[in-house]
Amino acid sequence: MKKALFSFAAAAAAMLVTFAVTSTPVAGQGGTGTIVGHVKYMGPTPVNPLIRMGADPRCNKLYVGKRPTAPTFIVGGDGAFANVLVNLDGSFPNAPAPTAPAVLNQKDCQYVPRVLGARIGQTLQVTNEDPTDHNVHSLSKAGNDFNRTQLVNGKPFDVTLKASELLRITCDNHSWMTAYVAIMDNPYYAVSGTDGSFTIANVPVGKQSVKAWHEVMGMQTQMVDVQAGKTTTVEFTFAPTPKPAASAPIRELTVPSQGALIALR
Ligand SMILES: [Cu+2]
Repeated sequence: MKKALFSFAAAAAAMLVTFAVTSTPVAGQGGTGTIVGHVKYMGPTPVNPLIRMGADPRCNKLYVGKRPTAPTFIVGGDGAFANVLVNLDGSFPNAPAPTAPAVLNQKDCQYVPRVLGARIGQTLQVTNEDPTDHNVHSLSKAGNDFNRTQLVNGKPFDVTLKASELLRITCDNHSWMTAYVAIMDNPYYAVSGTDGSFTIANVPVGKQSVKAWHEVMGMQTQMVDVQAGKTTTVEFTFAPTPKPAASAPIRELTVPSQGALIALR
């Protein structure tokens, strides 16, 4: 699990860099259009790591007879790839943040949703439906720090999101709990659903750079041409990188002339 967490952190760091260095001005004149897209995973679905809930008997009780796994790869039968964050890269006119909060729930000792988009200035509301205590801990590099215990039946708490970053949130009580909150400086983002689809509406016309990010599979970018009053479609396909052929050294088998021992050297 530790190894997997490191790769999550690396992917998050990569996203941070992208936020910082790839913003380019985009003309926003002449109306808006809609981007409708679909995200697909090609190849055998990776096996999600098993979660050992026994560390908290109250979590464990929720999974009697089940084998809970981390919801890292949510892939439908047709390859529909969920929990992929999609956003436009560029500079856009200021738009007010939604007054409704972005809600991060804790249910069945997991964060729900796993990946969430929000705006600078928006409230992140954290709720707890579980029969156990959580400790919600943001690993911020941009000033969105918080670290709060939330007891059983605890009231929701609110945090105002201050700066743009891909914020990873963990739980100090349950090492397997992870959520990603992408805090945006514009309203042009979405997260793919279980059918792999997403929609970004009211997009300024012109060439737009669309980024799609998955916590393990990383980032892809495509350019699309948005036209006034029209819908532009885009498809992202993620696939595992083929691994080079195994190059393990060939070892010699020695069969003793007597006895049944076989030694490797
Ligand atoms: Cu927890």
